Amino acid sequence: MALLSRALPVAPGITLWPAALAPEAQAVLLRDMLERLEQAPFYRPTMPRTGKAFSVEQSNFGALGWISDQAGYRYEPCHPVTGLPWPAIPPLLLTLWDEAVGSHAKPECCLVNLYRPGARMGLHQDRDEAALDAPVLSLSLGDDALFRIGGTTRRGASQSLRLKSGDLLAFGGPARLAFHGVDRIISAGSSRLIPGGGRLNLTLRRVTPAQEQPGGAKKDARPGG
Ligand SMILES: O=C(O)CCC(=O)C(=O)O
Repeated sequence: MALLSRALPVAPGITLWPAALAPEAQAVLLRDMLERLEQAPFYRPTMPRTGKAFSVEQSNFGALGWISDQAGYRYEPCHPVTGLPWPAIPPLLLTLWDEAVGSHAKPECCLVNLYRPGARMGLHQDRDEAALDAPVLSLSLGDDALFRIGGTTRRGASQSLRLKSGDLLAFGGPARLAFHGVDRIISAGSSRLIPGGGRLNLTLRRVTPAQEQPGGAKKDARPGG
């Protein structure tokens, strides 16, 4: 697997690896994910307070899943509809994490966003994690997306990146709290990967702080980690 050979610096703390995952590897990952998603089907989250439904559907892999409902944004160990624990994170994603951000402890959450045509995600910060020292790593599969990322203030300058299937993006350090979102999906057949069309985004995050190891590596603080 030709992983992470071409890193493009986008801005301080933001790195893009175009075509990090070749089409065959994308198809293998998708098959693995679809099996796991049978245990954790997509559902449509709602906004805190207003209860308005998201335009994306979501699920999670990992010990902790990110959810949103009228009680707020938070991490939970179980699916809000089935009550079952989230399936484990696919090993290929853990390999990508190790290659891209290896010195950090493993991610505990892989949020899976499904964008059918017309879905989008407003500008926001990822700030529900106690481990803000670890970057966020995000893989795109399926149709192209116009992804927007700026600075740490909502109204500051931002740039638009066209993310394609197989692209990997990391933002951490000075960009860990960068505002970002998805303006739109280019759904005119930019990819045929996803059954039914659209885009999948896999966002890996470390949620709880890791223990510092001699030599600077970060180790999982959870039992068995
Ligand atoms: O779909 C994407 O590329 C971004 C997803 C995202 O920003 C999030 O889940 O917080």
